[in-house]
Amino acid sequence: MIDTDTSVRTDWTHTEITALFARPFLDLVYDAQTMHRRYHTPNQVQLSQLLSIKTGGCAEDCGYCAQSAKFAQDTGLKATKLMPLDAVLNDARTAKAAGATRFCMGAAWTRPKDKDLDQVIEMVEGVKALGLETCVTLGMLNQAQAQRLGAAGLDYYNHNIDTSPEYYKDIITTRTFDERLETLEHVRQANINVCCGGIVGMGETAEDRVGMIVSLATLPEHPGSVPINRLVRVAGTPLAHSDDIDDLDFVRTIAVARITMPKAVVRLSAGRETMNDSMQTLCFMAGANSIFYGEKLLTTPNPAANRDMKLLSRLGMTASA
Ligand code: SAM
Ligand code: DTB
Ligand code: SF4
Repeated sequence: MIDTDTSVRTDWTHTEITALFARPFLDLVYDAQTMHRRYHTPNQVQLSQLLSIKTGGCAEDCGYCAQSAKFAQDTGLKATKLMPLDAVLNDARTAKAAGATRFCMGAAWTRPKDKDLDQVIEMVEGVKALGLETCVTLGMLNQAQAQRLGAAGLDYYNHNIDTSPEYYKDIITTRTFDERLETLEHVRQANINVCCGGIVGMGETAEDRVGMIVSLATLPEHPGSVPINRLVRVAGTPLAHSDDIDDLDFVRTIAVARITMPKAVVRLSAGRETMNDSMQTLCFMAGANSIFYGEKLLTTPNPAANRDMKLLSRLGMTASA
């Protein structure tokens, strides 16, 4: 469908996005918050809870990831089999009771086998029946697999481009940037909402952050959900000692995502453990309106739910129903 709203553009250029990043900080954040209010309810944040349904032992070599079998000796993470349905549903019930509205299930696969997908589909159907939105991230999908997930009523599929096309090769060698775009296309064609973002703080340049946002904002349709992760440095991974991103540059990344993809829900994703309340507040000001909720991401810690609720209450913000 063609979007007739001229502020929703998929023809953003490097020059324009470089200029956005270079704006005075307060102007950028002001415009991001203004754009935010045009399309989203102010002072509201959506809560998604993650669960790793199959952990570790992954054949890919994503340099940031605790779950790659290539670094398992150094990360010490134990691989597990796919969780049974009832255990997943128990966790989903707990997440819902704590206030999450979306349950995101992640599996450390390059791509799911069809028999794995049968089980994931049962999980999607079970979680939906509890009244939660569903999201899964299972690696690459072919067209038929995406169609099956779509037919099962999956709400979102997460598949990140992670970084700029140029820097990507320094982070992952086992699959290409273009393969990621192919999966995203299969997901879009199956009428599943796309959740696609990236990671910053991986030693990338400012230019790479521009390239990452250009890639996201020029997809044929903007993702419905854009997670911006700040690298969680995991000991034993190749990126364990990479240069962190400056706090204000992180906030700028959120603001530029908000301005260039105005209708998307921008998620302040991994990395909140290293952010104090003021930093998270700046991210909300810059247009972030979703967080991962609950004390664990996939394999690494996340702020406790009561800390998040306290922050939202201090800010006069609410969780969306
Ligand atoms: N294996 C699937 C895949 O890579 O598509 C799904 C799971 S994978 C863990 C999902 C996403 O989490 C990655 O694409 C990456 O953007 C993010 N991620 C993984 N490890 C991270 C880390 N240490 N810090 C920040 N984000 C991370
Ligand atoms: C996303 O962009 N971030 C989430 C989710 N999508 C799957 C994952 C963050 C993982 C952080 C590292 C870990 O806990 O293993
Ligand atoms: Fe595997 Fe996904 Fe981790 Fe890459 S990010 S190593 S594909 S689990």
